[in-house]
Amino acid sequence: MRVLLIWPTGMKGDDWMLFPLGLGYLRNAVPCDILDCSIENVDNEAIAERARGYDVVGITVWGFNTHNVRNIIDRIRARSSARIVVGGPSAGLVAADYALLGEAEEKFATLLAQFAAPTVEQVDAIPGLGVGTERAPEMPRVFSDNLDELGVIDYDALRLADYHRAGYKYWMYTLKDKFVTAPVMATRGCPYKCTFCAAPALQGTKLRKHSIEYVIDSIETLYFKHGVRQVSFLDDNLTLDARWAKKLCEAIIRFKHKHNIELSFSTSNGVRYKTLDLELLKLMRRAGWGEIVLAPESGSERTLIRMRKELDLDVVDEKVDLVHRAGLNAVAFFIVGYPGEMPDDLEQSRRYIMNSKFDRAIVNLFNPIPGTPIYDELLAAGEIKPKEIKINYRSAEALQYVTPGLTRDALRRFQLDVSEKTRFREMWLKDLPLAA
Ligand code: B12
Ligand code: SF4
Repeated sequence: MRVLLIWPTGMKGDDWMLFPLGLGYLRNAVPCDILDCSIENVDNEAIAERARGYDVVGITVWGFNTHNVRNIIDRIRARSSARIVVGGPSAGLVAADYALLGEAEEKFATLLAQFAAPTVEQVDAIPGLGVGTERAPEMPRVFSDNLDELGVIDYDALRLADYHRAGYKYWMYTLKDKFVTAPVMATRGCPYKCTFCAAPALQGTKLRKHSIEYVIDSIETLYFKHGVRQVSFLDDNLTLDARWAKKLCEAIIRFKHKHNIELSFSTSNGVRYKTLDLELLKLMRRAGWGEIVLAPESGSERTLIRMRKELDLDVVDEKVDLVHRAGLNAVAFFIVGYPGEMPDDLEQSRRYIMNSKFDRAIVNLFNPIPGTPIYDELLAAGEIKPKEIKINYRSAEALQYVTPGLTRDALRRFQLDVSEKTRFREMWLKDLPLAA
C-alpha cells in the first residue's frame, strides 16, 4: 500500500514556519513518503498531481489552515480514488474519509492495517477514529506509554537542512543571536485542564516521557550532524516532573562537558510554575537555558478560576524571583478578552503585568480554538458559530470574537497601556550571568 503524508500549504508565514515533527513520528510507524509543501513550494494543484498513484493520502490539519486542506482534498478527489486521512490538532474540522485526532502513531498504523481487509466493524473498533463527516470524531484514546518505542526522529527525512536554509527559527525570546535551531519533544500529556487549551485532549492527561538517553541521543545528533546550536523543547510542560527534569539537565551538563561544546535550550511554550525550585532553575541555567517562560495568563483571580488555571499569583511572583536568582530571564504569557471578562478584570491584569518583575510579558488576545473546552462552551451558548478560525493574537480590530462585557476599543487600550512591558526588556542570552 502506497502512503503519502502531506504537510500542506499554509504551514509557514512571513516570519514563522512550523516544523513537521509529528510526521517524523508517523513515518516511523508507517512506511510512507512525505510531501512537505513548506519546503517544496508546490501549490495545491501540484499537490493533487503528486498524490496520484498513492492508495492513502494523509494530511495534517491545524485550526488556521483548514481552508487549504479542504482545497487540497477537493483537488485530490478530482484526480484519484485514494483514501484520504486527516490528522493533527484540528482534524475534526475537515471532511475526509477518516479523521484521527491528536496523537496518532498507533491509530494510523492500525487503520492502515485494517485497510488490507476492511469491514465496518473493524474500522469502527479503532478508538479515536472519526469517519468522514457522518460521525463526529471522538476524542483520541490511544496514547503510547513507551515514547521511545515511537522511534528516533530522522531529521534528514524531515529535511531539517532545507528548513534551516529557508530561515526556520523556533522562537526563544532571549535569543537575539542567530543560532541554528531544531525542535525536540521529550514529554507528552498534561494533567491540567485549562479551558483554552487543546493539549490534554490531543496528547492525554498523563505525563509520559522519553528516556533521558533518548533525549541526549537526539541532542547529540542535532549538534554533530545538523549543526544545531539551540534545541527547542516543544513540550507543553517539560519540568512537570521536577526530579526527571533535574536528571535531564544534569545529563545535558555532562554531555556538554564531555564534548566541551556550547549549546542552548528553550521551553518556549512555557512550564508550570509549581514544580520550579531554585535547584532546578540553576541546573537549567547551567544546562544552557536563558529564559523561563511562565503562563499566568491573567492578573484577575476571577478569570483564572474560569480558565481553570489552578494558579496562585503570589506564588508566581515568588517563582519569578527564583528565576532571576538563577540568572535567567522570566517571560510571561497573558490572555486578555477571555469570555466573561469585564473592564475590571482587564484593569486587574493591567496592574498585575505592570507591577510584575517579568522581563517581558507577551499579551495575546483571546481566540476560541476548536478542540478546547471554552470553544465548546461558547458554541453551546450560541456565542460563536462553527466556522473557519482565523487565529489572531494582536489586532483587536480583526478579532473574530469579542466577549460581550468588553469592546474592541477596551482591548486596544489595554494593549497600549501594557505595551511598555511587552517589548524586549530582558537581557540577551550572551549577557546573562551564569548562575552561581
Ligand atoms: C509546539 C507547538 C507549537 C510550535 C510549533 C511546533 C512545530 N511543529 O513547529 C509553535 C510554538 C511555533 C506553535 C505555534 C502555534 N500554535 Co501550537 N502547539 C504546539 C504544541 C505544544 C505541540 C505541537 C507539536 O509539534 N507536537 C509534536 C508532534 C509529535 O505532535 P503533532 O504535531 O501533534 O503530531 C501528531 C498528531 O497530531 C498526529 N498527526 C499530525 N499530522 C497528522 C497527519 C495525519 C494524516 C495523521 C493520521 C496524524 C497526524 O500524529 C502525530 C504523531 O502523534 C501543541 C499542543 C500539543 N501538545 O499538541 C500546540 C498547538 C498545536 N498549537 C496551537 C496553536 C493555536 C498555535 C498557534 C496558532 C498559536 C499559538 N498557540 O501560538 C501557532 C501557529 C503558528 C502561527 N500561525 O503562528 C493549538 C492548535 C489548535 C488547533 N486546533 O489548531 C495547540 C493544540 C495548543 C492549544 N492552544 O490548544 N505551536
Ligand atoms: S495551558 Fe499548559 S497547563 Fe494548561 S492544559 Fe494546556 S498544556 Fe496543560
